[in-house]
Amino acid sequence: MNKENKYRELFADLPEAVYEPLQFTGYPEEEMLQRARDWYEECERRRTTRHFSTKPVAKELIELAIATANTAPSGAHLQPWKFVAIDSPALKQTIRDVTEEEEYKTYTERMTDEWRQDLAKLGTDWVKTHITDAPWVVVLFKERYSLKEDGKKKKHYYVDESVGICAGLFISAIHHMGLSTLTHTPNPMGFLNELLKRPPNESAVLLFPVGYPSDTAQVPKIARKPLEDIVQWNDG
Ligand code: IYR
Repeated sequence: MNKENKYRELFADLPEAVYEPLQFTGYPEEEMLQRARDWYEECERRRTTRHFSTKPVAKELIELAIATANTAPSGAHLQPWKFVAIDSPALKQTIRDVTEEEEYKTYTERMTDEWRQDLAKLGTDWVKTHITDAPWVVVLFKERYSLKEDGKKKKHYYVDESVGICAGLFISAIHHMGLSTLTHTPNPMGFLNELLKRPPNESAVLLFPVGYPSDTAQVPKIARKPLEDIVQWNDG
């Protein structure tokens, strides 16, 4: 059987893809360069701070950041992510209490010496004031699989890649609207399923405190790698 026939046979009984015209906004070339520079500079200004103000943030802004994240491409367009947005002070406090207990163990028992050395320049520690200071805590879950109507597991594809892109868009959206967030990875995160009543096909990936930076917010004095260290053009 030739290649084309084999492909046709396998897809024969499946519903055909439905296409529609692409709505694409193009720009004149000079404008493209300006837009590219402006966007790069905006992203370059983004920093991760652990110091948040308690000033409230409207729910609509969080909703828009999640809507932006939800535009991420994903394996087979299955969008294997769920967001839990929390502004309840009691719930934030519980998350902070459990997180700090676990993080203390991580920093003092689970981390290797090399890991501690790598982290030292960032000055992170097990105290997570940002979880209670920031008005919102958004938890991103990945759906490793979903459950079909017959109760069987439905596989999801490229889950880590899809959720990683989704997280990147969320962070960019938060920065673009003039807020700040921090990619926090409590370890272990299993407790969040029970606390937030999420089903077993989901696992927490990242916890994002979201808010305004505090007036005295600081960031580690670190630089990003120059482009020549991270890119190769053609075969070098
Ligand atoms: N999960 C811990 C530790 C931590 C690990 C890495 I790698 C970081 O870049 C920063 C922190 C925490 O969130 O503090």
